[in-house]
Amino acid sequence: MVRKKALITGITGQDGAYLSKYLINKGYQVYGGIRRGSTDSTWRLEELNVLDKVELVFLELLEESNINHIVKKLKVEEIYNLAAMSFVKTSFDYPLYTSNVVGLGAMRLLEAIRQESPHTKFYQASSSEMFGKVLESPQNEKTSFYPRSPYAISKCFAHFSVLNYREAYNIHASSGMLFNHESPLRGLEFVTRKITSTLARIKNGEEIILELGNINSKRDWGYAEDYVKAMYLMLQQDKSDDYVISTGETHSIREFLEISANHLGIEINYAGENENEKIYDQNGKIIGKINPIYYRPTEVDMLLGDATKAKKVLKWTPKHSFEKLVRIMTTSDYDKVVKGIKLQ
Ligand code: NAP
Ligand code: F7E
Repeated sequence: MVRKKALITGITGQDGAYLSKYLINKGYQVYGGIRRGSTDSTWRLEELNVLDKVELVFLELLEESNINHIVKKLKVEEIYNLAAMSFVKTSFDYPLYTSNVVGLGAMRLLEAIRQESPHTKFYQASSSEMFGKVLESPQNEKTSFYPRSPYAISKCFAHFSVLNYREAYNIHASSGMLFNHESPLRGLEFVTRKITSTLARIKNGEEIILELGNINSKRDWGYAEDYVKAMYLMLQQDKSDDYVISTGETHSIREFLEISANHLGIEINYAGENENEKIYDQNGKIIGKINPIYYRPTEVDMLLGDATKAKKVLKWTPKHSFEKLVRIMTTSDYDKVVKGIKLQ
């Protein structure tokens, strides 16, 4: 039997690793777009035991000729565009770079598909950040966008590019409007993993302080492994479309922090308000504090998704509860710390 071929851009990221594993288990030949860098970025693929099962190709979203060459050469059935400068806070420092990678990068891929491989199906990693200062709750596919960062603006550009290439050129291009999804493979700078990795080290006796920004914002957090399945399902439909992927629950950073700490036997007590806030354990020892350097110029206060369409059309449902997600991430980091495995 001829194996289906898929190209994943951003294969070294959290979702790239889980999607690789998922597609390999489905029998796909997986090509992974990787950037030339000076440090090794394949640890997630190693951790999921798929590094030797994927074929890595150099792919840089800023380099049009490189993209055209790869799309033309591989002519894969499916391209999953997961590559991005995905850290919202940094997008305020690098607005032009972010727009170029996240916005124009998606269009470079769509153009390459249009010109070199028009039968290739395309998945775009759209984001709940596009809803930003939300105009209704919960948010669904018809909710208008109100982006609050250069990252979110760039994702809107990419999102509408997908829609336009679908309508103008009949390309099978779908956008997954994914709400936050986390896992033990999440980057250490994102708030969930920052909390679980730091608390694990504190529990293990390290004298460090967990410094956080706005702990009152709320997110609809799911588990990454559940979410990559939705990406695959979108490309198996006869018609391309847009889908919200979310759990339908929203929780604050405070709640995440408290559940993670309790799981490690740490009680969280607060003193002061907002910028003066300090976080103590049950023995009165300071273990955390609010540091305004982590505030964003414009914040997304609350996100809550309505995935009714995905449930109905894709038959997709999230499998992990919020509490379970927090426990999985906390346990993973604590186990690694105890065993002396480097957190990355
Ligand atoms: P991630 O862990 O930050 O991974 C991003 C990937 O993009 C990495 O492989 C990175 O490569 C690659 N990349 C960055 N700039 C690139 C460039 N110029 N050219 C080629 N590759 C580049 O992100 P993730 O959490 O897996 O998310 C996957 C996608 O979904 C992203 O597009 C993100 O914006 C979007 N998204 C994520 C969430 C979420 O909650 N996780 C929600 C909605 C949408 P290096 O390893 O070399 O840095
Ligand atoms: O922030 C607050 C912060 O950086 C979540 C990306 O995958 O999901 C992600 O974007 C919230 C924000 O993720 C800290 O202000 C408080 O309100 O973990 P985050 P994000 O910005 O929601 C979307 C869907 C994407 O598409 C993105 O690619 O937590 N927060 N204190 C903090 N955030 C961080 N990072 N660090 C803190 O110390």
